[in-house]
Amino acid sequence: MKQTATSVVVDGVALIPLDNPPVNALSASLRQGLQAELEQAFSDKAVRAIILLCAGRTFIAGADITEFGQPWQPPSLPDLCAMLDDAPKPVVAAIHGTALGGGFELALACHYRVAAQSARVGLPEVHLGLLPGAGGTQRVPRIVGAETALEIITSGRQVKAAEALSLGLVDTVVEDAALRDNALAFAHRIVAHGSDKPRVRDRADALSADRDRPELFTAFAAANARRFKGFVAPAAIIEAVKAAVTLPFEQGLAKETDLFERLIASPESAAQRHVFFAEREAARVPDIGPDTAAIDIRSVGVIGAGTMGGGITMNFLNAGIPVTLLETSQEALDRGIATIRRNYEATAVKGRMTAAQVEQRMDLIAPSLDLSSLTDADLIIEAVYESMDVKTGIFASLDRIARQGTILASNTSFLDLNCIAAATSRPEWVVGLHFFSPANVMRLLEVVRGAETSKAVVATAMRLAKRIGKVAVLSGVCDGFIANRLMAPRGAQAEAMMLEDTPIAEIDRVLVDYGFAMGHFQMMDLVGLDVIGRNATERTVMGDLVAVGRLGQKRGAGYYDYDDKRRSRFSDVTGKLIKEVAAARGIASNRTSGDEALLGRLLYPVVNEGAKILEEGIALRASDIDIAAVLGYNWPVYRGGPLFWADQVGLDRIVADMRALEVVHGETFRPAPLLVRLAEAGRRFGDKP
Ligand code: T1G
Repeated sequence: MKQTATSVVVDGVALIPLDNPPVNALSASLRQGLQAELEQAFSDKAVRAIILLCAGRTFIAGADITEFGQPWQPPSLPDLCAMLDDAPKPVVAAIHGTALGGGFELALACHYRVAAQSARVGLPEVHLGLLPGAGGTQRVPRIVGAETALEIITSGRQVKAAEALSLGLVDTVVEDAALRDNALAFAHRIVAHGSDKPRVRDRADALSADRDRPELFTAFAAANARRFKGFVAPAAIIEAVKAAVTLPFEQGLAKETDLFERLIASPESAAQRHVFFAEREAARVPDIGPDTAAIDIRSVGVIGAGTMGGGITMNFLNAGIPVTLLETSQEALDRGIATIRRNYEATAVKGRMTAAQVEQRMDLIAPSLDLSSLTDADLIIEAVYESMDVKTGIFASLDRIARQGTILASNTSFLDLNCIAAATSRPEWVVGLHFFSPANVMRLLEVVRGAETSKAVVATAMRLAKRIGKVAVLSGVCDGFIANRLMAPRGAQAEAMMLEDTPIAEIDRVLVDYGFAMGHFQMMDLVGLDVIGRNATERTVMGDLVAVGRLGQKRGAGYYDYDDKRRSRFSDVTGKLIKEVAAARGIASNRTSGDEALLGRLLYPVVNEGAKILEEGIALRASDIDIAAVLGYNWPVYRGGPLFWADQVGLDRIVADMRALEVVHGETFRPAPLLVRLAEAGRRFGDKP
């Protein structure tokens, strides 16, 4: 289907409308249609100038990522950009919505860019493990200089129209509603008065200063080494921008293409593209379609103003939804509200919010000590202590005071939602909304579907997630739901290896080298050993550490000792306790050494648990499990999540390794039936069912 409607010519200016819902991604058919319309406009003597205009909610949002991995169909995006570069008539890109990636690169190859006030431009390829592959790394530095280009391209951020204008990335900014007319007027002025504006590829002014700063690129790489660690695209972007400074345009383009081809073939980019689509796939619930009626959530009640309740509240305030925040004492309520204010003020100090916006959000909180104040809320979320008695008591009370049609949600992280629902006379209105701490930051929201939760309530929760900036993953009812249950085996294996005399610093290092922000014991020390407090049935090193006041980083000592700069050093106290606990539990020294062996001990049980979660139907699909790990536990995005990574390792190899580990370490390493079936069939978690 040709995705460009036929151009219309208005007083000598051809308007080429592009239309490929939902985001005008540059599919092969759109590229073919655009090529044909450009050829037509170039040859039409009545046409003096050309405007590219998009239908729908946005200008082109980039290359069509769904085509990656398939044979490229002509014309390529660089071919189209070359056509525009050599256009015999001025071409104007009329930008609204978000001109991103290849879409912005196409606009940069036009002579001019007219942007709507609310438009944004950007090159987010880095989030896909790629770099702009259609001239972006060569054109942007020629406009803004190498240093600004490095920041824009390696961050992948969206640049608002006003900033884009100040940087010279667009030529003019016009009112949203009058984009078409203003673009026409702009084109007519160019036709009437001509223009001596050089083509972007011919500009060198912005690069002249950079030519005298060869150290710029190594300095930028060094300054961002921590942020770029493990990712492959940033280094390639730096190389491409450097080529823009040091090579002629065509050679720079060739360098960019070479780097792009290497990135798109990398496992890291495949993983990041997997996560991009997995996030969006997670929103799909097979038995709930877009026509499933949902409840309009205009007011929320949150019970509990502690760490979780406060963070949960902030999500709704940020979306402009008023919250009645309930506590049992004025002191707890004041403390919770003060924490919310402090969080917002910290954001304002960083310049990401204005003082007025802080007050707007704070004004949306209605503090309360009276449960009946929640009666008319559309949604009530309980975020109190993880005790079944406490929660069932609250839900029984809510059942008495909440109006019919109010959704009753629990933020429980592992208790049986069906038991909580049974405390009410309306289990179909009960759902789990499991946020991850800090709730106002972590993007994962597990929507827990009880046995009787209605479709309308599930549909409401899934759609509400996007409205408050979360990625919802639907979970069935089990201990730990998806993310916590999935990742628990990694901690169990870390602690088992510790007692087998494997140095904890080695265990942590191999996790950090794999790509986690910190290792298991470092994370325990950060969270606080007293906070984690497991109801252990036998003596544990953590229990002993807490007993001697070694609560973690906050006390300068936990598993590790910390200096005043929070640098960690393994502690002899911990070493002594490890030996004592191992002896008391009769655990013999049996060190695991070597990165592959350590990773297998730590991550294969996670893969195995994922297979069980999938087989039990707790998660809808393998990619949901990956998303839960990436967004809930910071699984490195360039690894794609545990099941995507397992596919890359090879399931047959994992099953074989696990069988060998099972002989020594027991049933933890017994491969789940689904894992064995897939391995034996030569299939992968990522195969379409
Ligand atoms: N290709 C294909 N499908 C895309 C797409 C794309 N580029 N972008 C979005 N979609 C689909 C998405 O899967 C979803 O599908 C629907 O559109 C709505 O998306 C050569 C190589 C534009 C800011 O990285 O950032 O150009 O689930 O839910 O929240 O240098 O989509 O409905 O079936 O995200 O309003 C570079 C990626 C590509 C932009 C809109 N471009 N997209 O956000 O909607 S690589 C990007 C986004 C490239 C060149 C290189 C966002 C958005 P479905 P959505 P949204």
